[in-house]
Amino acid sequence: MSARELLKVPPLRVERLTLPQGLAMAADGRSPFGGLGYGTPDNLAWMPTVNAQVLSAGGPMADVWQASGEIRSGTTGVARWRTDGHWVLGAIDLDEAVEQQGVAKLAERAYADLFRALADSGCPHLLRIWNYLPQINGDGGGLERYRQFNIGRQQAFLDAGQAAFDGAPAACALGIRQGSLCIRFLAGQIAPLPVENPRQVSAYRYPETYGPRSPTFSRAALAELGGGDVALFISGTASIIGHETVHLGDVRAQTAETLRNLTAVIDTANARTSARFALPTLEAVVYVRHVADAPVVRQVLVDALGADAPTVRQAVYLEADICRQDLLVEIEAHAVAPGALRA
Ligand code: 3EB
Repeated sequence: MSARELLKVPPLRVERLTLPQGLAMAADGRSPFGGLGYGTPDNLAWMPTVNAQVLSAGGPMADVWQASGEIRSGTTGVARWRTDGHWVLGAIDLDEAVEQQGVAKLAERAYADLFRALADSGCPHLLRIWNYLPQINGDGGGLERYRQFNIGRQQAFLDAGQAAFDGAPAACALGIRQGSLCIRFLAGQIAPLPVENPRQVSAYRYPETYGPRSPTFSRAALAELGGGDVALFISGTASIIGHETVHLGDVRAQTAETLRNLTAVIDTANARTSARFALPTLEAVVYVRHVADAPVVRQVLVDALGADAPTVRQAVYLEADICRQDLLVEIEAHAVAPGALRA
């Protein structure tokens, strides 16, 4: 029997809410397990926020997670976390000005604490990580800050004995203007099923032209969420074919290519589960480098999926730098559907 069959998975649920809906839920005493806020206030312990401008009409939004059991919270070094005993949601906000040791060391320190937090919470398997690095394309002492970040991140994975190549979690890495290095993470007691994109070289196998150490993430991750549902976490996806950026300077074509990559990831994921995922029914976050591009990106989505598609209606648009200078747009998403993983 597989670990999945032996362990009864307590249900985890996620809902995309407006900020008032999210706050009402907390006020109800429904005690959310945790939330990921977009443009939300920075003083809610259960809902760490992303310090980026929200460009979509709905204003501040939050992905709010509900667990079924009693919640225990803890702090491990710079990592704050909450667990129901099976799932853990955590956040790190690490102020560079305080650390003053360079971005590689900063990332290594953050991730070392993240992995200690997983051990402390008893949930060792990472499913999804969200990374936000101030000035991601800035110079980090002869090497771009994102490339520095990749050095420290991969080193911490290796030091912790975590899968740094095949089996790495789904992730995104975006640039914010200022503030701390922000990392949010979701982990559980069962390793997810990693999914790659046949149109792209695995990011953890990118050649050295993109930096001395590869980025550490899988294109997507599938996990049983309990209660007969499967979650698909799709990493930040962009206009990359093989390992190369395509459609330089053309945000419309980059968005269309990104949709083709999302489709390829979804098709690959669907082959591994009885759950059915589809491009029009995702909860997406769309990151645009230039605010003025947001309506263009949205129009490409409308033309491809229709204005009424949930992916179009529920998408949150954020102003952020993408980790490659030549990328203008990146889309990440998750979805939940009934089914099971294939053995
Ligand atoms: C790419 O495909 C675009 O460094 O964690 C996407 C998702 C990207 C995650 C990361 C980077 C990361 O390479 C960039």
